[in-house]
Order: sequence, then C-alpha cells, then structure tokens
Amino acid sequence: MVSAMVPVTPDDGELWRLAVRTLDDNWEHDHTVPSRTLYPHQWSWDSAFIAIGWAHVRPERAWAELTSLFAAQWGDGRVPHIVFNPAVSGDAYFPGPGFWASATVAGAPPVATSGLVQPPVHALAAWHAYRRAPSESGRAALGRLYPRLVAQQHYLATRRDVGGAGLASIVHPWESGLDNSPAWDEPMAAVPAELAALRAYRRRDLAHADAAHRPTDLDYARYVAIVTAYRSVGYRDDGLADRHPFLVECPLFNAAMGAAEHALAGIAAEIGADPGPHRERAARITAAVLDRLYEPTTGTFHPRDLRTDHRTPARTVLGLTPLILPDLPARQVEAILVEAGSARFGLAARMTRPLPSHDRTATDFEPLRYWRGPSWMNINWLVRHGLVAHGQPALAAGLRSSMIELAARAGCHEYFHPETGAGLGSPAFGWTAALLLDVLAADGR
Ligand code: 2M8
Repeated sequence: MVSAMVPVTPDDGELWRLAVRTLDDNWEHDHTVPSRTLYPHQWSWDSAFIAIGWAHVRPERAWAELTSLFAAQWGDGRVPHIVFNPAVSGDAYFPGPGFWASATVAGAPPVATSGLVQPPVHALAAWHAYRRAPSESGRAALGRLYPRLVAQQHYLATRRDVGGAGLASIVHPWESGLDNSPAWDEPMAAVPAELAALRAYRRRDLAHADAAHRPTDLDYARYVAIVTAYRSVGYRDDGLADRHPFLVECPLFNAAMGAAEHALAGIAAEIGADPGPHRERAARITAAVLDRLYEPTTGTFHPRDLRTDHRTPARTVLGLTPLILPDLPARQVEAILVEAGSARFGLAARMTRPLPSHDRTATDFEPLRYWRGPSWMNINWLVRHGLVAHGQPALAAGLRSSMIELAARAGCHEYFHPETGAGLGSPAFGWTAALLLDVLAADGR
C-alpha cells in the first residue's frame, strides 16, 4: 500500500506494475480499449489520455494509439468519438456501428465510427507524451500527426462555431465526455424523448455495471433521440442552430480547444512549422471562454445553452477546468482556486480524496452515479496540469498524492466513490492506469 505523502519509485512500485499490466491487458493491436467489458472499441479522448501513460513504458504504443485514432478522422476534420473494431461483435456495445451507420455518410472513413466528437485533448496529450519521452521516432510521429491535429481544430473552430463567438458547440452530452453531468440537466430536460422509444434497443452497459452507477433509461432515451436527429441529416453541421435539440458551449471542451492551440504552438516549433498562428488562435479562444462562460456571481465557468442563451446553473467540476488554459488571467485563476478549495470540491495541499465530478454540497450530488459525483482520474489530471501551469506546486502535490492514494487503495477503476474511495465501474480502466503512471512519474512536474 502506498501512503499519501510517500513518493513512489516507478520501477519497483507495485502500483506501477498494476498500471502497466492494466494497459497491456487492454492493448488491442493498434489501440487500447478503455475497458474489455464496457467499452470494447477505441474511444477518442480515452486514447489521448492513454497515450500519455504509454509514453512512460512503451512510447511506440503512444504514437500507435494516436495514429490509429487519427486514421479514422473524417474528411471534414472531425475525430470520431468511437472507432469500432470490426473484429468485435456489432452488439457488444450500444449504440454499435449499425446504429451510427457512418458508412452511409460521405467523408466518413472506411472503418465504422460514431458521428460525434469528444473534448480535443489530443494535441495536449501528444505534446505531453513527447516531452515525457522525446525521441527521433516520436518527433517523426508528431510531424505526421500535426496536420491532422490542425484539421481537428479547424473543424471545431469553423463548423462547430454555432454561436458565432469563437467557441465550439457540443451537439450531444457524449461529446462533453461527462455524459450525465448535472451540467446537462437543463438542456437535456428540453430534449423531447420517450422511454418507449428506448424499447427498440438493448442497453449493453447494464450487463457489465450496476444500473445505480450509470445514466438512467430516460437519459439514454434522450441520448438516442439526439443522435437520431443528427444522423438524419448525415451528421451535417450547417443549420444546427435551427433544428438541433442540444447545443451547448462547454467550458472543458473549449478550454481543451484553447490548450490544444498552445500545445500545437509547441509542436510546430519542434517540427519546424510556424507557431505564430497557434498562439493567436489560443489567445482568441481564451478571450471567448472568458467572455461567454465565466460567471462572476459564482467565480467559476458554466456551460452556455445556445437554445436559451444563458449559462446553466449547476456548479460541476467542469467549471474548474479552464485552469488548463495557460493564459487564463490571474483573477479567474484565483476565483477557480477559491471554488476548488471550498467544501464543494475540497482542493488542498493535504487532501484526502481527489476532486468529485460535482459539487458535494449540492442536493443533486450522487456519489455513486457516474459523472454526478464520483471522482475521475482524467479530470483530476487536467486540473493538476493546470495547477502546475499556474504555479501552484503545493496544491498540485496535494492532488497528486490523493490520486495515487485512491488507486493504491482501490486499483485502476473507472471512477471512485468521492468520499470512501471505493472503486466503481470497470475495475481495469485504461485512462486510470495511464494517468496513474504519469502522476507516479511526475513528482512535481
Ligand atoms: C463514457 O461514455 C460512453 C459514451 O461515449 C458510454 O457511457 O458508453 C464516458 O465516461 C466517456 O467520457 C468515455 O470516453 C467513455 C469510454 O471510456 O465512456
């Protein structure tokens, strides 16, 4: 057992070996599945986080992971949130390849994919992975990924700028990665859906996870209704404002888009391209995040619902994530630190548990249910990354040791009870293992 304040030596740590074993077990010829049972295909932002872990032990897999994901990029630049493994049965996961029907859409790749995206954390991950394990072959891989990362940004900054203010809109809660976060309750309540419609399908997640720890059937009915609307227009983005039932500017998604431009500036300089345009775009995105999503009354960032044009009220962990923007002004950094350090989230130099996904003082805080309370390693990793970037080493160290402690006690679970630390969801989860390796090795970096 690793105690909270004792640094772990990567080479001989039991925990290190558990994490490597988890990644090895989930490795599937050119990518890593998030979980063998619940998620047996390739997921977009999972692959980004997982590449960070591979960089520490088998860097060639970090590059293979990102390369295979971007090989499924659509002609318009979107990076699909799921790339289906043709060797896995079509009904192993719902909604599977038949539901998405990507093969019928012009510009989709030969391999079956979903039509949605996920937070664009890939440039940040690629740059971070490279700096953890710099090499000639890594630089060559970065060079090959660079135009694809740029195309991903271009898609989001143009076709997804539904609000016209320089931010990308998400068109489905799945695009946020925080599927059933209370942040989406208000916009989701306006999505017409009937439970009866769900009876045509079989949820596969409930075969592998406790229903009380997952989104509800009503959530799923709405998830299906939103995809059906998007699929019916061939996943086209023109005219979204007039017809699409869910349109939100998410703080994490847009902070990731801004952080990606900073990372692309670093990558560009490394491979001999021009970092200037990336720096300019990064500054514009940060300004738009501040203008559209910062809520002075709470001192935190809230999603903007484009259908009502107001910011949604829930104080979720999403509101802290713009900390990953290195050019976030000091006033907002301070405000985030106040919110993060409050009883709602409990950030401290000595903390017992990592940040929960939702305000633990809220009446709708659910410590067992997925993104409505449990602690997740990727969000904690992102906030820690932001703390390091904004010169907060003591808080970063507190978060780091609480993350290590959590995995030391419960293993590489998908998510964790935010108070007891009990492991929830999949017991052998890709990004938990990968980011554990990164924080074990980080030691203040
Ligand atoms: C979860 O989302 C998928 C849909 O994309 C699901 O619930 O079936 C989320 O936790 C998401 O953030 C994650 O990328 C995915 C795979 O780990 O699972």
